[in-house]
Amino acid sequence: MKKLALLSVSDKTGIVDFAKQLEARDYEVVSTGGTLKALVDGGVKAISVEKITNFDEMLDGRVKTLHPRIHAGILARRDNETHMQQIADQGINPIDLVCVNLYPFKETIEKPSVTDEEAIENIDIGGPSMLRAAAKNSQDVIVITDVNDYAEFIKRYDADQLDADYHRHLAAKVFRHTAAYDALIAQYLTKEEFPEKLTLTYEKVQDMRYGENSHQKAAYYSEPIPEKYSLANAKQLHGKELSYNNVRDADAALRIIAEFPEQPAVVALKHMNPCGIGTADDLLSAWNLAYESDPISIFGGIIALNREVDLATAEKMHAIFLEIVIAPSFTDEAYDVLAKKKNIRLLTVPFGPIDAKGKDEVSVLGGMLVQDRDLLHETAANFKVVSKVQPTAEQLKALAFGQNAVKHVKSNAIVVTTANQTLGVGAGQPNRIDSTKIAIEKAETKPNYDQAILASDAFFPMDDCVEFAAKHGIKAIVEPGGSIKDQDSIAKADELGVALVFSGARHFKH
Ligand code: 93A
Repeated sequence: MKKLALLSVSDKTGIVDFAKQLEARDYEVVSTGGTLKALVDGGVKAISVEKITNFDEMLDGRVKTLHPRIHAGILARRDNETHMQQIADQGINPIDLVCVNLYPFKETIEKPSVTDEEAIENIDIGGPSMLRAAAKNSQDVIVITDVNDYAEFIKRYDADQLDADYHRHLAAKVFRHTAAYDALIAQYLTKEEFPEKLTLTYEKVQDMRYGENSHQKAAYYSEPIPEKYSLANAKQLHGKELSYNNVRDADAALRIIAEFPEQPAVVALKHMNPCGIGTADDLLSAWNLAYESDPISIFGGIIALNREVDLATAEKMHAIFLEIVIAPSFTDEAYDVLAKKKNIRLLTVPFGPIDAKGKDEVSVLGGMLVQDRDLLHETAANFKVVSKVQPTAEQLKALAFGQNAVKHVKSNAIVVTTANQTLGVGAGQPNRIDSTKIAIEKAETKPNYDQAILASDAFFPMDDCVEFAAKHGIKAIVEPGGSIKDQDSIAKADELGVALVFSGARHFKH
């Protein structure tokens, strides 16, 4: 008796060829409507499932293969005499190979004009049932759901290498696939917001050379339909493959630069923290400001720019060693200059606002945490002056700039800035006064330090930060407020003649 192969695929790529290869290896091919037509047109002698089920396809194709004569043929254990007797009694032949790919649910919901009806009609029921049945009985059945596995199967068949490991590998692949397929349907149907609106599944983008360090394995995954403004939609124009650390840093840079859409802006980033942020009327000036923020740390940095990169800016960037440059686009001349260096990674991303519905997830041992994104953009309109000294209009602008910068610095975070440039960044110290000292020490050397303000991501637990800043010439400070010792900081500001402003919102970043 010939072996039976059941082929039912929405994506018909390579299916005729595969069926011919199966025929040549003594399989009899059984198939469903559209697939059967493609096979017969292609010269394959396939038979229809109806011939096996003795039952016409019904309900507009909703019921084609959902039939005991199909599922018993797949699920019967070959080493179980009762199973084999039972199917024999019913005149059912065992099905040895199942090749199914599913209704294109993802492609359907990606269409901008998709209706619910169309989406729901593209929920495959019969396909996953066959895949799951074949994967459950993978000891006896070959199950193929990936078009890219056709050639490998034939190769192994010919080499007599259809071993248990390979059967199991294919079965696992099926359950990963059907799990992701169902997760996407669940996500599409979910109308509730947080916490139900959570991406349940990811698709592998690539294996990475290694993780954070060379002894750690790593891979990069994206959401099945990633939000538009994201690294998942980046195009790499030039340079080495992105590393694990590159992806994290580039993502952080994209989040920061999204704070400053109104003007040309440049963010320089190292190890997840900004080392320079500049905004100006033109990109070159914004670059100069970001660069001068910290000309030492920018070495080997990740640069995000929110306008098309022009030749002048490219020439400046080319002069130093940079890991990555991300922008909405590059002029041809700018690209040619930057691409002279073999390894620098040049990426374009479709710029736009960050998706407010997106969630941030972090792993913890044994689980993960999910939260809304911190998309609270700071403006001076929300600030409350708590000191006797009033900030000037220019200082207020700088305080807002500083708050929007300090949000993106690892806590405890302090930045010293003007209205369009960071002058000193104090990141990640376990106490706030040390971060303050680091930020001021860096800023003090800058020629425009006399315009500087200081911004803090969280309240001052005591008056030491205000005191240190004021004694080092800072004239205006913004912090969220909310400490039981706020009054001490206010009194210190008044004593030393500094404007102190409360923003009302904390921006921890752990
Ligand atoms: O409509 S279904 O959920 N009901 C079924 O009984 C069934 N059998 C196969 N979808 C079903 N399929 C799917 O049809 C397969 O998963 C495959 O994607 C597609 C192939 O249909 P055709 O051969 O007519 O192009």
